[in-house]
Amino acid sequence: MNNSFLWGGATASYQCEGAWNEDDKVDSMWDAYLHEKGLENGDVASDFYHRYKEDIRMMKEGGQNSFRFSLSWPRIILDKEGTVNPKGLQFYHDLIDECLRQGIEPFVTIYHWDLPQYLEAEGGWQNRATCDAFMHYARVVMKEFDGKITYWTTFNEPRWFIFNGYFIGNYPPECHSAQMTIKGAWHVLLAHAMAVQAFREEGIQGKIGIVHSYTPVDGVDDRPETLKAMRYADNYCNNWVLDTATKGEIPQDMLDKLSAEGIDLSFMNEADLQIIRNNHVDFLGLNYYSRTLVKPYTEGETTLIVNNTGKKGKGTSKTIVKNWFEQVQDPDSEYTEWDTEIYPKGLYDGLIRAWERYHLPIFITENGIGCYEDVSVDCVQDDWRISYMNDHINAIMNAMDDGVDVRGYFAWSSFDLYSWKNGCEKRYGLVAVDFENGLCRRPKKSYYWFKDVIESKGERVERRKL
Ligand code: BGP
Repeated sequence: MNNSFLWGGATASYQCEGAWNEDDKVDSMWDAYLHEKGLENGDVASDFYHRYKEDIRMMKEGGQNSFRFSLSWPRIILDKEGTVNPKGLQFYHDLIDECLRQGIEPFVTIYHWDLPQYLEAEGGWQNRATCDAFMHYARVVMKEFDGKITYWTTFNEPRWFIFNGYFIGNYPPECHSAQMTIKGAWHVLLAHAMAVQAFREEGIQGKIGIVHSYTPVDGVDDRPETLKAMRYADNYCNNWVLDTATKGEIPQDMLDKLSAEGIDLSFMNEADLQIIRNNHVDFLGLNYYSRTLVKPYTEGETTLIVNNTGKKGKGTSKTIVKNWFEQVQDPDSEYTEWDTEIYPKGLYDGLIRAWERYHLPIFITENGIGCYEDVSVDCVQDDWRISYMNDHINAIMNAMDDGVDVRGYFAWSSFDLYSWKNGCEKRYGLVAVDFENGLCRRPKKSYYWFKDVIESKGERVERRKL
């Protein structure tokens, strides 16, 4: 790895900041939703809002040279008229300046799911006006922090929050509608392209990209019907985000299939399509947790279930997309308590495929393992995380050896934080946060291991062929 390779951890505003109603911040859709349902929420989370200096110092002491975080839209823009909150901007100036002082490259996500509730109340991502509001917000932050930031990304994981919010219904706004899913996805792609347009118009310094929940698709065999199912699955999982953001092309066979199945695509008007066609990213951020193994569709209605129970095989995750494909589990693979397959080879395969297809610089913007951990000890001996990270960084190094231009690796997450519908007990951090005892921070064994890896420029990783 060369000296400019970025090594760090990643977080998201809602998951770590807390301070949910401080300094004039307004509600996000997650504040409103979790409060209304009385569910575990991010009101305090890791209290990063007040402890960011300590957290950044630990990043620095851990040898890291970059930090991926998101800006909170409802901290910065107070209403649908677009009023800017100076206190919100000040917080991020302070945070960014602290990063720069410590030699930590800030890697910024503009949107990591915390839509202002005042926009959700007007239809959220179903409403074309939200795209204009996003463009305004993106323009405000890009101009404000111009010159301090080299790496901007518009959206974190469009697929994940759109499917979960509009089809699976485990995220706000808890809908179950294919039509709303497609329309929401369209508006997010458009808003993304509008932000890229604003970035170019304003002559903002640095590079702009998008972060995708990348899940490379494998088939159970190579029969023609399996290959067809794989193409449908790849469109569903990856291509609609990646093809569109890199080339301005929404996969035509996917649009044809959606129309044939009765989805109304009349909202895709020519003027907006033109914005999408004209505004491409400079790099890709890929979050990798697992692959998708598929077989041809056989029967049943579309069923999407995500395991938020934390009990292996109980809330069994399942994906059947009627007339498209079915996801299957590999009996020979290992799975986490949340039914996520541990499959480092998928990262190698995915990097090769993404490189062949898009030829753009790639950052692995998230990778990590969620576990139950006892954090009352001095140092959590998280050998499972070390082994997981070792095997995934090894996969990246193998892909780089084979010519893929990977520029950075961000562990999810820098420190323990709130995991959406899974609460705080699903831990990903390199640093333990004791939520029960004053939120004190204690590095885990993986933090020190990661430091060694970084200092050795990757030499410390145990290498193997995949
Ligand atoms: C990604 C998100 C993160 C994070 C991570 C782990 O999808 O970008 O915000 O939460 O996955 O997922 P989870 O917290 O659901 O286990």
